[in-house]
Amino acid sequence: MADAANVGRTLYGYFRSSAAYRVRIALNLKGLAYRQAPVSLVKAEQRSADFLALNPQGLVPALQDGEVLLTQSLAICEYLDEAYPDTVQLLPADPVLRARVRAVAQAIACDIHPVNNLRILNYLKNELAAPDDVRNAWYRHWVAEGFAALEQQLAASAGQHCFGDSITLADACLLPQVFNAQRFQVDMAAFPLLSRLAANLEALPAFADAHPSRQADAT
Ligand SMILES: N[C@@H](CCC(=O)N[C@@H](CS)C(=O)NCC(=O)O)C(=O)O
Repeated sequence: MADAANVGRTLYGYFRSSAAYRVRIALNLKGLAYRQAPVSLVKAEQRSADFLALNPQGLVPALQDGEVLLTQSLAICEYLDEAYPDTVQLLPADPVLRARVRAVAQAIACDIHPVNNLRILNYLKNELAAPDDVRNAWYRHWVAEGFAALEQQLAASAGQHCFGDSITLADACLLPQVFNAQRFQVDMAAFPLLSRLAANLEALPAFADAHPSRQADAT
């Protein structure tokens, strides 16, 4: 991260947060330096007054970019594309391809991920008394359903990456979701294309450096 010393750019995140992981990938791909401010989800720091002042939703990530404070990982990634047009672009210029890339990114970020978020799993456990095996079944069900659709959808567009051989926002969303799925023992053998795409992405430095295990707050 070349200009790390001089930046007023701070990513509030958590090493295992797949939404923060997306933004780390985007920042790395673009070569934009940033410092990280860890917000521990296991210590519920996302609910602290300090963090709620940054994001009243109580969700990571949030990005402070100079005077600008932004939330929502996809909005942040699109902002980075637009504010730093001379960097690698995550969304293609062609409007149809752009819409298709957004569709995959949103399938992950808006459909698969939200139903499996920590607060949902905690609600199942604490309010609905769902035991671990029920919560795990819940998690795996929604991931498997979403991945099955993506496996089919991406068959038409994939090369080395989700859309041909260029990296897009879809790839920045896919790898973190696959990481999450593996953490919850989803059977990835059912998704050979997604597994291949994830393996290709993992090998790239911008993605490898964003991996949860490489973050300072990893425990
Ligand atoms: N749509 C949001 C989702 C953010 C989100 O759900 N973040 C999770 C971590 S991946 C979180 O902060 N969870 C805290 C909680 O559930 O209490 C985004 O893409 O930024």
